[in-house]
Amino acid sequence: MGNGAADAAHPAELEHERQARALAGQVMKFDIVTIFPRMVEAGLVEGVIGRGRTSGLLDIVVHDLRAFTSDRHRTVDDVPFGGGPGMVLKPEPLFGAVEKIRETRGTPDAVLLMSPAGRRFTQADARRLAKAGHVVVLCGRYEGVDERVREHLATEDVSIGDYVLSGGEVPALAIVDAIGRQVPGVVGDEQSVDEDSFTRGLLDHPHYTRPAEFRGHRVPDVLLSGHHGEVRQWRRREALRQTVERRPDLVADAPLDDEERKWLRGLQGLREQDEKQGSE
Ligand code: 9D3
Repeated sequence: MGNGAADAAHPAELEHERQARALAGQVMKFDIVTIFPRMVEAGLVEGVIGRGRTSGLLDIVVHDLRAFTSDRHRTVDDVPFGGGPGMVLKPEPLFGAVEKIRETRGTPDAVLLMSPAGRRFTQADARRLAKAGHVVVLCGRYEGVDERVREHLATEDVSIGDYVLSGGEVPALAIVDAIGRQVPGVVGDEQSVDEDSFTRGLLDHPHYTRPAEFRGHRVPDVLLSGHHGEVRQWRRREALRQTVERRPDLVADAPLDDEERKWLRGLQGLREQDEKQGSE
């Protein structure tokens, strides 16, 4: 896993660290409400988020929506008023779940409803919500969720992109991952969180590792040269090139310095030439 120190740490030491951070108020709480708790739990035991939990920096509880039903059949959905196909998640279990969370875990700073009709979730949202101490995530299923949940229970409704998924569970995992990794200490290397491509507003530069030649394809010489200044410059320029070629929409909002703006004019000139040649 590449983090020998954390893996080798004794549970007792970790508990000490967790208590210290809890006292300093740096533990972030998440509560996720779903009809597929095992599916969500399975996505939270591995990797960066799993380690954030065992180290005590992330306090995540997954709640089974059916636990907040009151009928014999544990019904969470019903037919839509007005008729039509599909089923709608009933309001009572979702309101009941958030009330229970309030009583046992405290009043959350945000209640996010996962919805294909929500505003697109961005890196700026991840950074904003990581500053909150407690976020509740509600997962929809079926054709939709009773509108009173969006109006009177959720504080915001969010989508992860324009494609149709079967429910809010995968979006919930994506969002908890994006927020959780912004919590100080969750990602071992703070620098890598700050230098994240979306934080800089550009895509990442290309990466290479050994061998220096693979099936006839060579690694760019500058990376083997040992000239750290030239390597840094190459990476900034290649990050800009990748962004112009693949995500030109990002370039407009990226904070560029004078040198990067000069490169950009050159790269955009090349793109216009490419486009002309493409249409010939
Ligand atoms: C028939 C019209 N569909 C709307 C596009 C209904 C519908 C599709 C998918 C209702 C619910 C769902 C389940 N998806 C989510 O709950 C969901 C989601 C998604 O599908 N894409 C991107 N982000 C999200 S967040 C929640």
